[in-house]
Amino acid sequence: MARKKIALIGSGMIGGTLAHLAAKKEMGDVVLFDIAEGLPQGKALDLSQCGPVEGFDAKVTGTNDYKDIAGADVVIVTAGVPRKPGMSRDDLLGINLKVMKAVGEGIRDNCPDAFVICITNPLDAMVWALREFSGLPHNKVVGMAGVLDSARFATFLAWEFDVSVKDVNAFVLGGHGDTMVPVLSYSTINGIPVADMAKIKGVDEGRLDEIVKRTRGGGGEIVGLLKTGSAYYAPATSAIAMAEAYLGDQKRILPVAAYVDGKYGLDGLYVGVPAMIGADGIEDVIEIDLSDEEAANLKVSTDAVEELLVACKQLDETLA
Ligand code: A3D
Repeated sequence: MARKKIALIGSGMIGGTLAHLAAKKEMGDVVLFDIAEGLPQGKALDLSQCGPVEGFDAKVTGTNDYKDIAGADVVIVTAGVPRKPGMSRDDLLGINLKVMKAVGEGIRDNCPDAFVICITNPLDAMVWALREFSGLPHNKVVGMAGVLDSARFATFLAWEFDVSVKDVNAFVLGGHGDTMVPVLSYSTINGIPVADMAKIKGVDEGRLDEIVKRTRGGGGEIVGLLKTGSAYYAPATSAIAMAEAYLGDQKRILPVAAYVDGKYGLDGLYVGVPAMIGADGIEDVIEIDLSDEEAANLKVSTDAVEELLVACKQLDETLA
């Protein structure tokens, strides 16, 4: 059987980390693409030289030509610009929308059968635009945010309760912005609801609220510390988990920015929901019961995503 091909559009901080993880896990041969000349080639050469030490045979190549992504099985998109301190994700809209146009067309012309994972911010709007520009089916284009936001939530809960992160199952829904909805009612410590665990550990509600708040601002906290860009290790590893679910037909239920049409009262919107990833891409969107408060918070979040789409359509009339 031929090796799988993983194309990474954008070879910056997340792109390079993705390439390293994909090669090390032997998910397939890796093609790094970027508009910056020399950057993908240089990273590819450096990463290839990890092979003898780490023992992988995956080929890693770099290119500035979309033709080299032909036939890719998975495409992960990080092309664009990241946030700097003081910027919101939405501030990136204008510049990254133009990038999505070029990337979407490159995918459409070279690997229309790929499973495409978008990471570029503002995520929920960019994945929507990427789908529009590429013309791929909705089930084959998805955004990575919920896996990362849930991992941040899980990390903070594990630290608070002083338990292994392996036992924390935490859940974040909604848009990938300050309105995201960390859902405590579906978050457990190996099946024990967080609220029960909080009572056992003597953690009060105010402290849980602080953890929810820190999760919402989790990306900004890292931007503030790094000063020159945004998080890249955890975003990369989260997208790799989604790619593995697709390539291995794992039927994993992961919180991802999927196209929701009919469920959650939504009418054709990309937003963070639990969805099943298997060989057909997004095979199902799972509609869960939410408390009145959670449903209201989700509505605030989806409204914010809808507002961003209006701005997208104003910026690019081909989208309107
Ligand atoms: P960075 O290291 O700047 O890499 C971006 C790369 O994209 C650079 O190498 C650019 O040269 C390249 N690029 C720019 N325009 C194009 C183009 N038209 N075609 C191809 N390549 C291009 O950024 P990064 O890797 O740190 O972040 C990438 C994106 O991910 C940013 O938009 C971040 O905001 C976003 N991000 C999202 C999350 C989510 O959870 C959704 C988390 C962290 C970062």
